[in-house]
Order: sequence, then structure tokens, then C-alpha cells
Amino acid sequence: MSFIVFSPTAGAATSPIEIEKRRNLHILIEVVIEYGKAETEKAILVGLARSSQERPLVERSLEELSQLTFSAGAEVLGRRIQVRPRPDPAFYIGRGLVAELKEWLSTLGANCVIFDDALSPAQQRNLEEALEAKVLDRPVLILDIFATRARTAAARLQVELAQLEYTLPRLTGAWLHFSRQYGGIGAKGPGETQLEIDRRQVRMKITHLKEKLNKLDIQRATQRKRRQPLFKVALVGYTNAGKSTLFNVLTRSQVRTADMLFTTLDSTTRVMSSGYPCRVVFSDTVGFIKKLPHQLVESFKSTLEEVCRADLLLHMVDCSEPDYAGSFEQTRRVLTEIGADEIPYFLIYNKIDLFPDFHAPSINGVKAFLVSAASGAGITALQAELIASSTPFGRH
Ligand SMILES: Nc1nc2c(ncn2[C@@H]2O[C@H](COP(=O)(O)OP(=O)(O)OP(=O)(O)O)[C@@H](O)[C@H]2O)c(=O)[nH]1
Ligand SMILES: [Mg+2]
Repeated sequence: MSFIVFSPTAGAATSPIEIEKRRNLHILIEVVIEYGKAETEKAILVGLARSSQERPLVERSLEELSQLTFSAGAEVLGRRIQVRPRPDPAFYIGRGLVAELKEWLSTLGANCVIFDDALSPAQQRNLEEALEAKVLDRPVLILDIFATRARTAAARLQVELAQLEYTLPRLTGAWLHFSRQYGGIGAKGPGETQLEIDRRQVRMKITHLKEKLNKLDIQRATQRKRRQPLFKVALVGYTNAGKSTLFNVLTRSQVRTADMLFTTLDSTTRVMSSGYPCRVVFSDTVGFIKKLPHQLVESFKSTLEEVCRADLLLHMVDCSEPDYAGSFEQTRRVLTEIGADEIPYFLIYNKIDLFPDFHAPSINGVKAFLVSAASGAGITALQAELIASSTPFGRH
């Protein structure tokens, strides 16, 4: 978008009509500036490979970052991977690439650079100053998507808490300046007004949010007590693996599914009894992703309680995804972080319709199923095993 530069205050206004005209002009300029702020980000993505062997892995990670960027409502104009044994402490990437990126930004007409790893507050500041453009990192992008998708009171509180905790060390002049100037990603959601206030207020707000979340936790604990003598099954896995699709099949529900990252943010729970020896509670949960901001896992712990209290996890893996093994490992890491790694689990390799020749690797003592939640293939065998596993939990 181009702006015509002129000054509505130049010269003295003589008549009331002239004054009114100038006031309208001011309003118009403000609207145009606001519109400019909300303009979609046109981004260049940057990843760092520690060695040339690591490059394919970083390429896949940038592919995922590009989906995240798209989910956050921005456009990707270019990508760049730098091979470098370790990040530069001041700029994360080498100074030469910083200069190249600056040129590239203007050639491509891009206005934002998104890094595939978490930047330190100092790296972010230095990069923004050097590039004279908005600089984001993967955690901010993930937080931003969560902020726009959060619907329930609990999810909104949790995302706001995570945003504030991530932002607190970054609340500096540069951050405020850039978030005000550019708006858009990183300045959306419940946390956006908080970027305007000082650290002390942010800390107070964090305490207040934690208190509110504690109250919600107590309510959930009471609800859970009522459901104690049930067999509890939680569906877990990487985002977009098909958890909600399988949940709908197993519980004949209609929760939202979409070919998009982080469709589900809140746990949905359904009790099933028909066909099972006892009542079985199924929970659909939020998906995980690589480099998930620690603050987000921390603040989503209460939502993830459904996972921690489950008797059995259905760990879903999208077998059509090239790095399904890495995604599996990432999910296991988060499960360990929330203390759910000791819970027995079944491995559910989903989307087998897309990859009929998939050969499922086995893990000692873990039952594996090849299914297609979309077509229904393999579901009967899974249900038979769920019936067998729930039998020790009693009869109606
Ligand atoms: N081809 C195929 N597509 C599937 C299958 N299961 C799910 N999908 C599709 O995969 C996409 C993601 O499915 P969801 O059920 O929303 O995945 P999710 O794991 O709940 O994702 P998040 O809530 O975003 O973490 C949707 O477009 C589904 O239609 C399957 O068995 N085969
Ligand atoms: Mg889902």
C-alpha cells in the first residue's frame, strides 16, 4: 500500500468549514495508518542448521513453520537456511546474512522475518534494529495462533498467561515500539493490550490469571471426582494427526476437525457405555508441535490434566507425514513434561488410506494399530482392544 505524504496541519485554518475539513482529514489519516498496521505480514522464514547433514531436517521444520505462518494469517515470500555450528549470541545468524536479509526484504517487498527457533530478547532487539522490520520467532507464532483460536474461558486464560510470561522479559522499548508500529502477529489476542503496560502490571496480571485458573482447576477436580470409577481414555498426538476425527468415530460426536494446525485447543470429553463392559470416558485434547513454547505447555497443564488422569492414551501418529517419528518423539517429550509418560498407551498409526504400504515400527510392549479414522479402516480391531482393556474396570 502506498501513502501520499502531506501535512493536514500546515497553514492556519481560517473558516469553520476549513477546520471541519482538516478534522476529517485527521480522521482519514488515522484510519489509513490503522489499516496499514493491520496489513498482512509478508514474511521471510529463516532456519539454522548446525551442520549440512541437519539441513533436510531444518527444511522440513521450515515447511511446518510456513504452515504456521499461513495459519497465523501471513504470507511467505521466501525461505533461507544458514548452516552454522552455533547461533550468533547477538544476531542468532551471521552478520553477512543479516545484511543480505535486509536487501532481500526490500527486493521482495517483505515486511517481516520469522525465525524457526526461539530468539533471546537481545537477539530479537538487535535484529529488529538492524533489519528495520518486524522480527518474530516460532514460539510467538504458535502463541499467536493459540490466541486467535482460544474459545473457552479456560483456553483464553491459559493463552493469555503464556503470552504474558513469554513477553515479560521482552517488554523493552524496542518490543513496544515494534508491536505498536506493526500490529499483526505477536500483538493479537487477549495479550495485546498487555504489551502496552509496564512489567510490574504484567506481573500483577500474571498472578491474577493464575488465581483464576486455580479456581477453574478446583471446579474441574470436583467434576472429575464424580467420574472416578470409569475407564478414562485420552487421545493425544501431534497437531493434525487426526485425533478429533478418531474421537468423533469412537464417540459418534461432531467436534470440529480441519486440515489445519491447532484446530482443537480445549479438551472435549464424552462418556460411552453402549458396547463396552463399563462406562468409558474419551477425551480429545490439544495437539503438540516441535519447539512448543514451554510457557504454553506450563499454562495448558490444567487442560492436559485429562491426559494425566487417563487410564490409557491413544497416541495418534499421522503415518503420511515424512517425519512421523520426530513428531512421535516430540509428543512423548511433552507427555514426560506433564508427567504422563508412565500411562500405558496404544500407538494408532492414522491416515493409512494415504499410505497403504506403511510398515508400522514396533515398540516393545506397545500395541499398535493401523487405522484410517476418515474411512473407518482398522477401527473395529481398535474397539475390540478397547473393550478388552476396559473389562477389568468393572461392569455396568
Ligand atoms: N486421509 C485422511 N485424512 C484424515 C484422516 N483422519 C483425519 N484426517 C484429516 O486430517 C485433518 C486433521 O484432522 P483432525 O482430526 O482435525 O486432527 P487433530 O489431530 O484433531 O488436529 P488438531 O486439533 O489441529 O491438533 C483433517 O483434514 C481430517 O479430515 C484419515 O484417516 N485419512
Ligand atoms: Mg483436533
